[in-house]
Amino acid sequence: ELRSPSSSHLDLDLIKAGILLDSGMLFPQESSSREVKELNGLWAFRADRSPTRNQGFQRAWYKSRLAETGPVIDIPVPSSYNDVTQDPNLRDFIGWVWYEREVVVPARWISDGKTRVVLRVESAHYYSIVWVNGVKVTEHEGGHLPFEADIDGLLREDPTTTTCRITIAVNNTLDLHTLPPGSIQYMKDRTMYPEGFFVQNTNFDFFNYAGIHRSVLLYTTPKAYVDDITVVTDFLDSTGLVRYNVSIQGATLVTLKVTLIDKDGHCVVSSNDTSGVLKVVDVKLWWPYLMHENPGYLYSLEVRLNAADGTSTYEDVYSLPVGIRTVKVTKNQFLINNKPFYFHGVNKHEDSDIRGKGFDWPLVVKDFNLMKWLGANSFRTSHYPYAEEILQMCDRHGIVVIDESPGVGIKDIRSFENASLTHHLEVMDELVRRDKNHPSVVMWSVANEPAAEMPPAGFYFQMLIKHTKVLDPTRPVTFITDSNYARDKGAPYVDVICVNSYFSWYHDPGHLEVIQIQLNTQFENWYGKYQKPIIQSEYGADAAPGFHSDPPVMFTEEYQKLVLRDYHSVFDQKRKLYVVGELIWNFADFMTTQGVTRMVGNKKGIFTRQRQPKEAAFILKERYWRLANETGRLPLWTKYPCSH
Ligand code: BDP
Repeated sequence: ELRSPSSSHLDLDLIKAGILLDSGMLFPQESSSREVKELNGLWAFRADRSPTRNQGFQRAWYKSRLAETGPVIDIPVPSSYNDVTQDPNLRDFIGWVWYEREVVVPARWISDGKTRVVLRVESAHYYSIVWVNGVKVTEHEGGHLPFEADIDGLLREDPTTTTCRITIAVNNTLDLHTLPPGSIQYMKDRTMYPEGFFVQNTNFDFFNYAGIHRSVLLYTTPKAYVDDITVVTDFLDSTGLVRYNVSIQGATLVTLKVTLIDKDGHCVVSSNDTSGVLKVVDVKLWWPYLMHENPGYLYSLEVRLNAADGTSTYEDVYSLPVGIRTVKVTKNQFLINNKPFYFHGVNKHEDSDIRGKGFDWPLVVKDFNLMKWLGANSFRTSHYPYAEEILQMCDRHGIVVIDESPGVGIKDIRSFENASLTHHLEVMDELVRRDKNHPSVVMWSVANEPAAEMPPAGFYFQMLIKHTKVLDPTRPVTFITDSNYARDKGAPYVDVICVNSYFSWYHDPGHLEVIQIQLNTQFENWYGKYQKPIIQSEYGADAAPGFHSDPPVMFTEEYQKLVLRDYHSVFDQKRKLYVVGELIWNFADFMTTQGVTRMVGNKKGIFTRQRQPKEAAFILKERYWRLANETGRLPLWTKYPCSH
């Protein structure tokens, strides 16, 4: 049952429920007091192919080695499981799959009662249950954010064995209240479909890859430890301000030392309080790539904790990278460090051959090199939160990020119900908790192209955006819209209007001549109604690499180029007024569900899925470097391109 927007009771409850996450989610890090053990590599794996997908639970597959209850295969972690075998049923599998790995835990982690041992999964899609030695330690809903469990108590129950068996069951089923939403449809007509036939319906345009997509690891902290750090930065003239708050678990009697260290390792300022404001003289600000000669400047906030609990003493050390910068929005500008910032960037996916959505360093590094080659200063994490390692790269390279929740494909009115809203608010909690300290993240996007014209959308987005602002009052919030401005119920609540449009593609296919007039109308309408800065958050056209024609026709590289050219000419008029950014759809070709409009996936990439340029990439490269020259300051190496 949906309640009306006037229900202030629900309003408060939801907002309170949200900020009650009771622990931090600091990125695991080695330090003098912490160890990390990655559990990546081959795991034993079995898909539960029983008709109900429930056999694993009925037969308690977590209670013994997976190989004892049936056949297992090798599956790599991290990776999607879909594309690594020759089995079409596994590629398209829907339901529970089971992963298992045996690990030898260093004996001293167990013998030393002062040590806390945490099992962490950086992400698994979509619903996960985790057992250690047959005992359930946690479960988690959501495919793109980390979760963890303390397991030292369990390990110490039998201190004679240092081997521990980790079992993770993962289910990729999407329903009306998951994020993204979906629905399972059973086909009962036996003249048409075989026994038990069902499909997973979704309303989003990417393959629903599944499995353990990011690292699994064990890490230690002392029993008294730095649980969370929150940093908010500002500056006044040449003085930087770092407002911080440290939360501690496991001890009441503590002494703390917080030290801000510059890139050369010099201590800049320190304090002994758990929260406060650090003043940084002659601050070096964090600047975006192509806006400053020295982008991505990071200090390091070292938090050193000494604690005692009567019997023992503890020391914990955690270092958080800190970029000092501000973000502000006016009625027609997006300001970083009080200077107008123009987004010239891309939309991405976590997607590649064989791995699917599995995290892969070579791919991450290649993508960053391509973005820098292109002259892109930003991207949007369409359509879900990306691995935190990617945000760390953005912090260091000065690539600006619009951080998006998995709220994509919200098209069914039942997906606006309270169950959905409550979960969506929780996801925002988890997202902000994980990403709040990244200087590269300059805006939250709560959803992509929801059915914003439906009556409940206004209330839903008002709640979501309000809540996100409570979580983080320092960053603007948006959602990405595609609908008619006049019917958009959520737009009054956003700080920046983000619009996707596909003129001469989904509308008026083949008619390049409509682009300029329609795009102009789009901008005038939105700005006229809301007087807020606008980002063209998607535009583009499919091009099958190697397809050519002149005069151009759809799906050729020429047509894709011309779509870009016509969009760009309107951007060039409007960016002088209120358009503050343009993000191409898409950085690279990516896999989708099979369908008659998708030929082996979506081909709107300016790079192929293998990261080779189509002709459009050169158009964009030329443009982005020109924009950088006009609006920013190029890094020194660009002055000597031959030596680079
Ligand atoms: C947009 C969606 C994006 C799609 C794109 C397309 O936001 O996820 O992939 O259309 O159709 O509306 O290529």
